[in-house]
Parts: sequence; structure tokens; C-alpha cells
Amino acid sequence: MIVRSAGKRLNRRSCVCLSPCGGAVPRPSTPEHIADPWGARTPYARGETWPERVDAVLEDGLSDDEVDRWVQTASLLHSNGDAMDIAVRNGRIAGVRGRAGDRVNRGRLDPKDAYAWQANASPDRLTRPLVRQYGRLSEADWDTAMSLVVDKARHHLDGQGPSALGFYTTGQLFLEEYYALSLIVRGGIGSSHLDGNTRLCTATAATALKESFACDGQPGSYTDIDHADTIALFGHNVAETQPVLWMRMLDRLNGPNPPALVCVDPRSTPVAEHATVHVAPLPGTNMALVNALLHELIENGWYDRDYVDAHTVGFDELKSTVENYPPERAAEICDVPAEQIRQAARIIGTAERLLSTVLQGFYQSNQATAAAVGVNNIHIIRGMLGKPGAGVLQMNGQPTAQNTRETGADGDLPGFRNWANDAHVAELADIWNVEPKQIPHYAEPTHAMQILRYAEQGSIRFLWITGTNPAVSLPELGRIRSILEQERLFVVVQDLYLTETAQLADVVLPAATWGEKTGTFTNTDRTVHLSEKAVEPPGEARADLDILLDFAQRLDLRDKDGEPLVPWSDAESVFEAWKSCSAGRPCDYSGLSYEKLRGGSGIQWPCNDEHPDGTERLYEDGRFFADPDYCETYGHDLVTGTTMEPTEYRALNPSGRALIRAAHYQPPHEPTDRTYPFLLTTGRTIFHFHTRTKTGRTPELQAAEPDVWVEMSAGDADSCGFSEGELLEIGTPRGSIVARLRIGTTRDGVMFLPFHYGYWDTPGGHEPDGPGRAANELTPTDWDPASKQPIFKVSAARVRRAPRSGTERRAHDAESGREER
Ligand SMILES: Nc1nc2c(c(=O)[nH]1)N[C@H]1C(S)=C(S)[C@@H](COP(=O)(O)OP(=O)(O)OC[C@H]3O[C@@H](n4cnc5c(=O)[nH]c(N)nc54)[C@H](O)[C@@H]3O)O[C@H]1N2
Ligand SMILES: Nc1nc2c(c(=O)[nH]1)N[C@H]1C(S)=C(S)[C@@H](COP(=O)(O)OP(=O)(O)OC[C@H]3O[C@@H](n4cnc5c(=O)[nH]c(N)nc54)[C@H](O)[C@@H]3O)O[C@H]1N2
Ligand SMILES: [Mo]
Repeated sequence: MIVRSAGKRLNRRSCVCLSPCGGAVPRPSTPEHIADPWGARTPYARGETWPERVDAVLEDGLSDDEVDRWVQTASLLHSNGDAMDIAVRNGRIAGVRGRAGDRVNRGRLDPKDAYAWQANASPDRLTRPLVRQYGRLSEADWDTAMSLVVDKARHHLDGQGPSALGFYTTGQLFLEEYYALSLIVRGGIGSSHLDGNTRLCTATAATALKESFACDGQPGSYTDIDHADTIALFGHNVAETQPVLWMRMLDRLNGPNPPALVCVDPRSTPVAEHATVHVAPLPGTNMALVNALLHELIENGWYDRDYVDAHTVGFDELKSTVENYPPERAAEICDVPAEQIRQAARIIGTAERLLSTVLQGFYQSNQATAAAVGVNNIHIIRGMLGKPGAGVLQMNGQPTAQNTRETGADGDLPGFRNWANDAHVAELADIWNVEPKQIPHYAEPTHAMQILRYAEQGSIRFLWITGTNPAVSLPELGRIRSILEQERLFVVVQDLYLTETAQLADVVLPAATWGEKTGTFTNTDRTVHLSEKAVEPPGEARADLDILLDFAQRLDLRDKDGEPLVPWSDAESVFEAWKSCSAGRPCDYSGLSYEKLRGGSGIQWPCNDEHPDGTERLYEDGRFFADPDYCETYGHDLVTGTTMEPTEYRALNPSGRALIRAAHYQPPHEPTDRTYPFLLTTGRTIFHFHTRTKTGRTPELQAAEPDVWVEMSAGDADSCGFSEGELLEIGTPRGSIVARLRIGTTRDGVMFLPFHYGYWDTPGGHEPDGPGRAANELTPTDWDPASKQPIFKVSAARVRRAPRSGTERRAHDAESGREER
């Protein structure tokens, strides 16, 4: 069945729908993908193929036949990988439509896919490099800007050495750009200080997979939704953050024999509203809940003894650990009914095809890795891996985060090579034609929070930030600003706009983005898509790859034979080099090519001679990438984060089985008290992406959620005497912000703030001397010991009615300071 909703017009004030009724029907003022973000249902039954539904949005008044050409791409505004085509008209982007033939979305678009392409043409795009002179950023030509960057880099390299240089990248560039960056920094400069904002995003996904399977790589596939009888979502508001994936779930829920749905989230999200059972634990208590679920599975014999015996190590330790977590104990810690935990455990334990997804409610919460590993444990002991409908999706968030991890632009080595295995380092050195000692591997690569710390302490003097906006997205923004503002730190920012971070830079490099450059990227379920250049970037903006290649050349990086280290000239040649680097490793791209990715559907890695059409699921035969000589990591202690020695790993897991890892619950680091009685958690809305650099410049999306708000339960609002829409001031030991109240979506004791709102376009209601509105003014500098992912989801907070004036606030502050200290 094909439901075609193509031909929808993009219109600022009204939306005209040409189908399915055929005639033009005037619509109310809210644009269609805002009013109904998930669109029409196309129900299907278990085991059937998800029907197609093609969504399209074109510029006002434009019809399909006025489009000059359609250019293939996929969405860069979440990790789902929605395949789409860009409509080009007179050299400009004029709309998008979903690609019907693609395995991921089968034609569908979500609200950000549908509208945010307009931000590419925002009049405030950076079009020329900026260089700080006499305290102010002024326009410069590329040669001046790049010479300055290279001179600074050379100066610090010659003086202090590679450890003076840090690189903080993203999960939003293309694979080719990361691979070039990885070679430049690890193979060329020889610095260990390279990480992505993926540290804030999917570090726990990667680490949880590595702790359980000794290697990154998503076991499951999106098609598991088509086959599952039970779907469990752990801290994952998929309806708002991967809306097209939710459409797939909704279509199963609306079809014959729908799956049971388990939702673990302290808020009543759209997912929770559809759940068979919704467990709403206090933020920071996931580990107790997961241990109780495992307790029930083992106690009731809901696990696969044969699978455990044949394919795993560590079951006995898990059993003795979770013995301490009967549902009553977890119920007390999580503040949920014990019977609800039993009910969730029964659904999960008796499922025949269980699909679990995990995301930031686990990854950014207390004991992130241990709790995410707990979900893996459920699948391992139940043998629910590698078969249709039975899989775990340790979700990614950013569109290209997977590639940051694969290419070693985060805290890994390229191709999931093990930094602690000398043979892996030697192999990489061979591929790059450098000496093994040139590639830093004396310790685990430096993680982003530590890179910032080194910059704070002064050992990092040069920090190059690409495609991320840390002055809004990192925790404890007061501290981040003071680090980036330092005179002694030379900051390069490569972005599309003059972001909050770019404003603190010494050099700003204008980048081209999605639609303006070519490259590949890989979504959560290992599907690789090609994204082709559709239009020219504005002004002098250049593709990130071109900027990096220029840098490598100007710095004159050489291999061990004195030849240029980075020999590439375009994206496709980097992709070809990456294919050989990944060959024989788990993320094997050797069977892919731009040509093969052109035209049809995205393809899942590994794709090689053995699997020429890609690979739907990993671990089908109960065999893992965990052999001591092959694995990506020897693992960490889940509680302290200490790395395990190769000999320890060999002794524990000589034949490369799946690892069952156990951990006890530990309370969050910042407990509530009389002064800070609420738990504050943070997250997302469907209509904005992160720091809103694109979605805030998209009229439909910005109008849908123009300003920050705070959520409280009805009971809490009532007992504080607050009413809907009131301006409240939310404070933690780090600072305070002001937001408007929305009542009724969180559980008691919990406040929720979207983290999207930074400083630009701060509305007049906020006084210049008053508090800001960025959630990260409030969050702590604290991270998970194993994954080093910041804990954005748990702070102790207080709330009061916002003072109306600066004077009133200062009086208020002085008074409450006296009271509370
Ligand atoms: N619309 C939109 N979509 C996006 C993005 C975006 O910015 N906007 N960003 C993309 C990226 S990079 C990411 S990482 C993903 C993130 O996608 P999600 O993880 O789905 O999004 P969040 O809102 O950060 O967090 C999910 C849920 O965790 C819950 N939560 C908070 N604390 C806890 C806790 O302690 N335990 C449990 N169990 N749950 C808790 C919150 O109530 C929230 O509903 O979204 C991607 N998709
Ligand atoms: N409190 C709180 N904080 C959080 C989170 C949370 O849930 N709560 N979530 C965390 C997570 S999961 C994430 S992923 C981060 C996201 O945090 P950030 O990565 O800081 O957020 P973005 O706004 O996506 O920043 C991406 C930047 O790259 C630019 N950009 C886009 N395309 C390109 C390109 O092609 N080239 C270049 N050079 N630049 C480009 C954009 O304009 C933008 O400035 O935030 C984290 N922070
Ligand atoms: Mo993310």
C-alpha cells in the first residue's frame, strides 16, 4: 500500500493538502507536520513489510514539475537516517521529499526533516572567515585565517608538543571528514586529545556495547520492529526524538497483533501514553530498576540456560548481584509500585521477540554504562539477539555519531581497533604509513570532559571546535564560558553561524553543511547513506573536508617516507581509503561504494565480499567480535571506570563470548535536600534540534516552540501554588534560569527543562542582568565513570516564582542566601 502525501505546500500561514481527497482543502494555520507530526497511520501486522508513505514539502506555490532536479541525501537532524531527496530550483534548495524505496523511513519525513532545510539559506549564514583583532571578530580572507591557525598550531607543536593541541568535534559531519580529522590528529600531529560531542551523546551506547560484546556495533535492526511482540524503551522518548521510528511502532500498534510496549521514563511522554506499562522511576535510579527486572527474570526462570552456557561468561556474578534487588527494594529506591516492576518484568520475561531501545534517560543519568549494560544483560541471558524481532538498539542520537566512533574521531582508534593491542596499532600505522609510536596509545584517548579540563588548567593551548556549540550544550556553562574566554587559549570554531561558541573564538571558519557538500553517514542501525551536494554553499563557506585537507597541507604533515600524509582531494577518495582501513574489521565498508549507494536504499555494514548486500543483524550465530586478539576493548570496571588489563580480559573471556557484567545500584551524586528539594532533568522537544542553530532559524519550528519552559507535576505545582504559564526561576548550586511553567507531564518530585535555548534571540522578557534560559547553566560537571558521558539528567534543584525585576531578584537572592547558607 502506498499512501502518497506528496505535493504538500509549505506555507507560512496556511497549508493546502492535495491528497488523499484529491482537491485543494484549506487547512488551519498550523503547518501540517507541526499539527500532526506523525501523520497518517499505515497499519501492518507482525512479519509484514512496513508500508510506504511518501511525505514531501515544497516551497510555497511550487509544484513537482517545477523542480529542476532531485538530489539524494538523508536527514542530518537525528540518528534515524531518514532518506530523502532535496528539491533544487534555480540553484537553491526548494523542498524535500522522503525516499520511498529506503529501508529506514520508506518515504516518511518528520517535522525537522520537513522544514529545517530552510535554515541553510538563513541570511545570517557565515560567508567569510572571521579573525579576532583588538578584541573583536572581523572578516578576513581564507589565506589570512588559515595562516593564523597553522602558525598557532605550529608554534605550540614546536614548543610544548602535541599535547598542547586539542580537537573537539561532533556527531554531525560526514564519515570522510572524521576519517581525515582522525588521520591528521592521531597519525599526523600525534595528539591524543581528539573527541567528539558524541561524548555527550552516544559514548554510553558505544561503551555499553563494548562492555557487553567487547566491541561497538549495533546488534539489532529497525526491521526488528516489524517482528517484535514486545518493545521496551528505556529512557527513550522515541516519539519526539526519532519520530519516523515511532511512526513504525505506531503502525504496528495500530495493526493486527500489536506488540506490548514497556516505557521507562519519569515523564508521561507520547511513548508513555501508548505503553502497556509505564514505569516512571526517579531520575538517577535506573540501575536499581534494571537489577530488579533481572532479578525477576532469573527468579522466574525467564532466561535461556543453553544460550547462557554456550555463548556467555559472567552469569553467576549477575545472579548473585541481582539477588539483592527484589522488586520491593527497587520500588523504594525508584519510588514506583513494586507490582509495576513485576508486571514489566513479566512482559519482558515472557516475550518471544523482544526489542529494547536505550537512550539518554539512561546514557545521561546516574550509572549510565552499568544501567545500559543491564539492558544488554536482559537480551544476553534471554538469548534475544540476532534474530528477527529480538534485538537491542543502544540508540545513537546525532545523525553521524556512529561515524565519529568508527573513524576514531572520538576516543577510539579507526575501525574499532583496540588502542591497548599493539598489533592493532601496528596495523593502523601500516595503513597510514607512519611509525606506530606516532599514534598515541599509551593510555585511553582523552575524553571531551578531560580536554576541557586540560584547557582550563592550561596544558591545552589550542582548541579547534568543529560542528558543535559547547557554550550551550556542555554542562555548567559558567565554567565553559570562562574556559573558552581565556586569553591563553587559542580557539578555532568551524560552524555555519556565529553561535554562542563562535562568539568566543579567535578564528571562526565558515563551513558548508548538508546539501552543500558530498559524503556518507551511518545511522543507528548501521545503515550507510550517501548525501550528495545539491547547491553551492553561501559566499566563501567551504566544506569541512576541504578546510581540514587545507590545514594538513599547510601544516605540511608527512608520512614516514616523506610523502604528504593526507593525500586526498575529495570525499570519494577519502571513502575509498576508509574502505581499506575498515576492511576485515567489524564495521567493514569494503563492499560499499558511492555508486552502490546511489539510487537505491541505504545499506547496513558490514558490507564486504561475504555480505555484498550488507548485514541485517549482528551476532546471529551467537558469535561475537570479542576474541582477545580481535576485540575493540578489554573493558572497564563499571563502578570506577578503570581500564582492564589485556591479561585480565584473556583470563575472563579466552574464547570471545558475550560478557554479562553486573553492578550494584549507587545513589546519584547530588541528592535532594531542604534547599534543593526537586530532581531536575533535561532533554528535548520534537520541534527543536539541540542548540537550535537550524531549527531556531526555521519559521515553522521556531513558532511551534519559541521559548524555554519548565515541566512540573500537577501535585507539585499545586503544593507550590504555581499556575500554568507562570514565570518560574529554577536554581541549582551552579546557577539559575527563568522559564514558563507547563503542568502535568512529569512525575512528582521531578522538573524537566528542554536544553535547546541558548542566548541568541533571547526575548525581551529576559533582563540583561537577569538569569539566562539555558538548562546547562544548572547542570553539574560530572560524568559516568566508564563512558565519561556527562550526567545531564540528574541535578538537585529549587524553584520559586521569578522575581519581576533585577532589584527584586537581588533582594530575593540576598534574602534566600541568608536563609540557606
Ligand atoms: N526533536 C529532536 N530529536 C532529536 C534531537 C533533538 O535535539 N531534537 N537530538 C538527537 C540526539 S543527538 C539525541 S542524543 C537523541 C536523544 O533522544 P532521547 O534520549 O529520546 O531524548 P531526551 O529528551 O534527551 O531523553 C529521553 C527521556 O529521558 C527521560 N529521563 C530523564 N531522566 C531519566 C532517568 O533518570 N531515567 C529514565 N529512565 N529516563 C529519564 C526524559 O524524561 C526524556 O523523556 O535525540 C535525537 N533526536
Ligand atoms: N542539559 C542537556 N545538555 C545536553 C543534552 C541534554 O539532553 N541535556 N544532550 C547532549 C547531546 S546528546 C548532544 S548530541 C549535544 C548537542 O550539542 P551541540 O553539538 O553543541 O548542538 P548543536 O546545536 O547540534 O551544535 C552543532 C553545531 O554544528 C553546526 N553545524 C551544523 N552542520 C555543520 C556542518 O556541516 N559543519 C560544521 N562545521 N558545523 C555544522 C551547527 O550550526 C551547530 O552550531 O548536547 C548535549 N547537551
Ligand atoms: Mo545526542
